[in-house]
Amino acid sequence: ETILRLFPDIDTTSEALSGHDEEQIRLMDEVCIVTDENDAPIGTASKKICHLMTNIDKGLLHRAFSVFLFNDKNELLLQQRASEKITFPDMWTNTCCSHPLSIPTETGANLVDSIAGAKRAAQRKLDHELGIKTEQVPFEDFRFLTRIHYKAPSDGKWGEHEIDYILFIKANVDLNPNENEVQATQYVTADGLKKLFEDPSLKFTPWFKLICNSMLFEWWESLDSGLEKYTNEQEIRRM
Ligand code: DMA
Ligand code: MN
Repeated sequence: ETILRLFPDIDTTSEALSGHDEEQIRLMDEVCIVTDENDAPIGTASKKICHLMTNIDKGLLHRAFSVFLFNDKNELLLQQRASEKITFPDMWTNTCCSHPLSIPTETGANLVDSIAGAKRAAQRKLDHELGIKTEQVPFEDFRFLTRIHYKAPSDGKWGEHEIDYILFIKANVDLNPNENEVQATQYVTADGLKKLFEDPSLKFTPWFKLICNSMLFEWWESLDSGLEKYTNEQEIRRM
């Protein structure tokens, strides 16, 4: 594997998974797209390899996406991650996050193709996590805003280090959450979300906090007019 040539001493063992939920362990075999700091694909590695903090500390970086879904009242759909999740369990976060996989429909070497891949991956995971049928989230309705490069530890053993494609979509959807992925959902207004942040009993994912503390509220205000000026950003934002 090329990734072992680039990162000869990464941890490819499985000990870290023991004791976790079987379905979530199975999903750790998904094949992610490993990139350089400019989001150029340089290889592939399992979701498990990509999320071990020891490997992240050696510079391993992968491609991801984050969906922000708004209803016709411009309320944002949040989810609370299931307790079964190996990374960031029980935390509240944006509508849906995951990884474009190393399959032809989701990989791209140039930005146009990789945006399309991220949108297809988003459709796949909105269905898998929230039971949202693809007809309710048409490909053409996703807006690509920008890419965010960030790193965040989860529990010491696990973490994230990603180039995260930010996707917005306005759609009224029917939910049928997968309990192995999502334990609760709610729609919030911008003010409602700011109130939630004041509740010390609620935990939020680090990437959601980063996006909220930087651009989210500005983007959200321009949902119905002027969002174009924030779309298709070519530069990667480093956070
Ligand atoms: C990974 O999300 C992607 C980001 C942007 C953090 P995740 O842990 O929810 O991925 P998955 O649903 O595939 O486990
Ligand atoms: Mn990831």
